Amino acid sequence: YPAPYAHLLTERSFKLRMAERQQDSHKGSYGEVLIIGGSTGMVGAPILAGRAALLCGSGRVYLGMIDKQFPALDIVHPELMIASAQSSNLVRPVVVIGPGLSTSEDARDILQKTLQESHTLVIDADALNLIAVHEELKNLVRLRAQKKWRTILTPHPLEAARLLGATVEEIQADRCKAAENLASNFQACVVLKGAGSIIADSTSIWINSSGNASLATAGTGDVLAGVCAAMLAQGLSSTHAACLAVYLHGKAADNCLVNGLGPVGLTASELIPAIRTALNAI
Ligand code: NPW
Ligand code: AMP
Ligand code: MG
Repeated sequence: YPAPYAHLLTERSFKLRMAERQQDSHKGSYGEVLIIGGSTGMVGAPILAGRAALLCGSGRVYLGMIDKQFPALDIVHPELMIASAQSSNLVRPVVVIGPGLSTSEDARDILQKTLQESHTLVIDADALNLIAVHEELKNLVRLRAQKKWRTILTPHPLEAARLLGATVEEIQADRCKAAENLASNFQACVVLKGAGSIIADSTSIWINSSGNASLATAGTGDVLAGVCAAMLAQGLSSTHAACLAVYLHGKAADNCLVNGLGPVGLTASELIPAIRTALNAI
């Protein structure tokens, strides 16, 4: 991939930063994020995504839970507003769908509605797994591009393999090509996660330079989805939001490493405030 087609994503890539916070701004100036997911046993996933969206500057963050027994409150971050997925308004906020969603009938129904109604969407985890096996959902993703709605897909290699009908080995053998194929197939911005995450859109690819194996732990992908949403909620394009989120997520893990929070035992929860620090530093 000769330059300038492929770019290395480094701190110097971010000339186009988020607009600075204005003195007279208010929470409504920084967007709303809604995380949909959290089926039984996986309620933690949307909490992690929601906390990440909150600490990355979203004005308001809502969680829409699939599990009927969802907690009324996140005791660590009571700022998060929690309701059932079915009662959530999908039109106004930036939506993340997938963390802990499951592939149940209820999950499929809410995914279909979200693809049709949400103008700005991050598609992760089980939402990707559902799309992989339902042709009509694939078409709904493509339709979003025609409406000029912003969409980011964040598959890890196994989710990418399911989406492309390939094996993980095939995906990993040419990660740039796989990301590019996904971006053109779904006409969306794609983050192919894993060591050296690749961001692809219809014209270019970026290879991330930050991050380390501390991130190989449960919940870090859910955190990334929340960071992507926060960037979209603060007005960035899909590609810019994805690039900044991926870079900061990795940079935060690198900073944690320097501080002894890794390479063994970094938790997704600990990563979140480190992303806030990295964001405020650039
Ligand atoms: P292996 O083990 O190598 O064969 P799944 P999931 C592969 C929720 N979560 N390179 C790898 O396969 C999520 O949000 C909830 C190569 C791995 O075992 C989802 O909704 C949490 N291979 C749901 O769980 C915290 C790679 O993929 C397999 C790879 C299921 O998501 C955890 C896992 O994929 C979790 O986030 C790489 N870089 N990365 C919570 N606290 O509530 C992954 N693989 O089977 O789709 O399961 O990703 O855990
Ligand atoms: P998920 O598998 O959805 O939880 O996502 C895992 C997150 O951690 C993604 O952002 C990956 O890019 C990142 N990650 C996992 N393993 C590594 C690694 N060895 N090096 C860098 N980043 C990683
Ligand atoms: Mg994941």
